[in-house]
Amino acid sequence: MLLNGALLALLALATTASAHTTMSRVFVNGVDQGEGKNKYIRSPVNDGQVQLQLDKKNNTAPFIACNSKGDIAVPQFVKASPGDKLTFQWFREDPKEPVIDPSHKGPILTYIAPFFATGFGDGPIWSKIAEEGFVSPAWATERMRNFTGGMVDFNLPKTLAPGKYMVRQELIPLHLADRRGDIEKTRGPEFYPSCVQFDVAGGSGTAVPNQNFDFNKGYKFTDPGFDFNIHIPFTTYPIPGPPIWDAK
Ligand SMILES: [Cu+2]
Repeated sequence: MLLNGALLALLALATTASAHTTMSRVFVNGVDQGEGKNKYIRSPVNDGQVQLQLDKKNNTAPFIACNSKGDIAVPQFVKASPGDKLTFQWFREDPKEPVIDPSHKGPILTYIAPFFATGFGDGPIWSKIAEEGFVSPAWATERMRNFTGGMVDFNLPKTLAPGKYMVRQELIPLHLADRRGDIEKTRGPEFYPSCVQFDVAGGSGTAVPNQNFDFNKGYKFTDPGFDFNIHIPFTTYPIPGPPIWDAK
C-alpha cells in the first residue's frame, strides 16, 4: 500500500521525538576509539536533523555542512593513517530501534575537508571519499540498520597528505522526498550530517582535498537524488553530490 503525503507527514510528526539518530563513535582499522560525542565528534544540538538550506535569514543554512554545532571545535582528534579503514557508528536512544527508524531509507555519503577551528565549514572545501546508495534490494541506511549495527565502513584515501582534517558523514533519509522541500516546507530529504576531527599521520601521500564542493551551492532541491520518490517502484538511484574524489 502506498501512503499518501498527509499520512506520511503525520507519521513523521508522531515519531519526531526519538525518530532520529546521531553518530556516536569511530573505529580505526576495527579499533574502538571510545564514545566520541562532543569529544572528537562535533555533535549537534538534539538529534541534528537538517533540511536543505532554507533558512539563510536565521543562519541555519550553514548547518548542512557539519550541523548545528559545526563551528565549535571539540577537544580531541582521532588518529589515523592514509588508507586506514574507518568505521562510523550511528546510534539512536530507543531500545526497540537502536540504529535508525526503518522508515528512514536513503544513501550515506562521506566527505573530507581540511580541519577548520572556526566557522561552520559551509564554504567550497569538501571532497567526497565514499558513497553508498541503493543496491537492490536495500538502501545504505537499511544495510546499516539491518546488518551492521549502525556501522558504516569506508577507507581514507591512501594518497592523503598528513594533516588535520574534518571527515563528514551524512545519512539522507528520503521517506518524505517525493515532494521538494522548497515547494512544501515539511517535505524533502532529511539530512543528518556529522563531522569528526582527524589527525592523519604517516604514508607518503601528498593529496590535499581539492574538489571544492560547497553543500549550500552543490546540493539543490531539484537534484534527481533529492527529488526522488522511494514509495513507487524504481530500479536505480542517482547518488547526489560530486563523484568520488580522485585523490592524487
Ligand atoms: Cu526523521
